[in-house]
Amino acid sequence: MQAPFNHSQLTVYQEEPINAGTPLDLLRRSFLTPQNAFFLRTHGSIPHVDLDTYRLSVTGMVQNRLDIALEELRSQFPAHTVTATLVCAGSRRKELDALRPLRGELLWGPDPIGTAEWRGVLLRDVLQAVGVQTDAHHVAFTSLDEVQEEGKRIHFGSSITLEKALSSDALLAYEMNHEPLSSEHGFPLRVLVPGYVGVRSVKWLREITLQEKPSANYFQARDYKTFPPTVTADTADWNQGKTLEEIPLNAVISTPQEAETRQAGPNKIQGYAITGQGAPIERVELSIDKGMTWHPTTIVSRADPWAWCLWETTLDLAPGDYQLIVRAWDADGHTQPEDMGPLWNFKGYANNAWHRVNIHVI
Ligand SMILES: Nc1nc2c(c(=O)[nH]1)N[C@H]1C(S)=C(S)[C@@H](COP(=O)(O)O)O[C@H]1N2
Ligand SMILES: [Mo]
Repeated sequence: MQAPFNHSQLTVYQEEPINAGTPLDLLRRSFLTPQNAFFLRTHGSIPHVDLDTYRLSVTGMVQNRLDIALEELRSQFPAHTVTATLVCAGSRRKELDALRPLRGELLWGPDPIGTAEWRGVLLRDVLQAVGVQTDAHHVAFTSLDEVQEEGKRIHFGSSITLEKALSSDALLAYEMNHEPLSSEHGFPLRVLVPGYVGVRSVKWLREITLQEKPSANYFQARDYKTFPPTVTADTADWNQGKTLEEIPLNAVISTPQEAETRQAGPNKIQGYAITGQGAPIERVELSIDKGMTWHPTTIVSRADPWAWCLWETTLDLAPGDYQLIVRAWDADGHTQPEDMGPLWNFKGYANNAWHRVNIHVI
């Protein structure tokens, strides 16, 4: 049975196709995000799949093509569980739009993010079973959904390098937090690429194709790339864009929220931090003086290397107006950029500048 779905708790950015984020207080309530509270990013239709006829094909530059039903996939390959955070590359786009307007994009807050225990089979095991030819360098995924793009009906698709496919815990997932995937989250099977932005985790997976070059699908070739701030939609040469892969190091304040009024005295400040860049998060710190001095916070839960950290601290605040600023550091000594200006890109991706929340204390 497919899990029931009800998006009444979510912040709906668009009804058709459905796009919805998880309110920050709900997001921060638990380390694992319940499936019915998990954000939804869909570009087209939601396929309703019949397991009797469903087959996954693994094809292209392989030694032996495979066409396999879900039950066979489950019985022929060992199950593997990965705790990983999924985050959309458009997270925090609203702040970029406030700096310099974006055209025709969903203006997400820091809310298209969630963490789950994904269960499935390792992509690596399936690739080993079919035998990858030596000239194959990319693993392309094609979905069953239908998307309207540039006047054509296409299937959503994306790709990752063979190296990432073999080295990481990349999964073909059929369960999320011990429930079958719901229709909205990709039933019966989706890709889950830990550490990469959400777009590479293709839902309603129909075909895996081993090939020499990255996927030519619209969503790989002409979307989900970043450009310098000087480039616009009219001047972009998509071959020059930087393909979004690793989740950038980021930290967000979830409590309090923008424009909230708080009582003077000890105030609990909470949030999440995330990275997909290899080195774990080492510390998360807060400033209330524009970044001159920083207060440490405590990381209260984590599941390295693929999931977020939840952090919190208590600040003793006297009456007044404050701007809370958060930033994270990873174990390699990387931290986040202070300003959004150099990050601005016309599609509004990968905003990981210091997150700021203005509050009023009385
Ligand atoms: N087939 C298909 N897969 C997809 C998408 C889509 O629209 N169609 N959206 C992608 C994007 S951009 C993100 S962020 C994640 C969102 O996954 P979720 O809706 O399960 O949270 O799925 C990815 N996989
Ligand atoms: Mo996304």
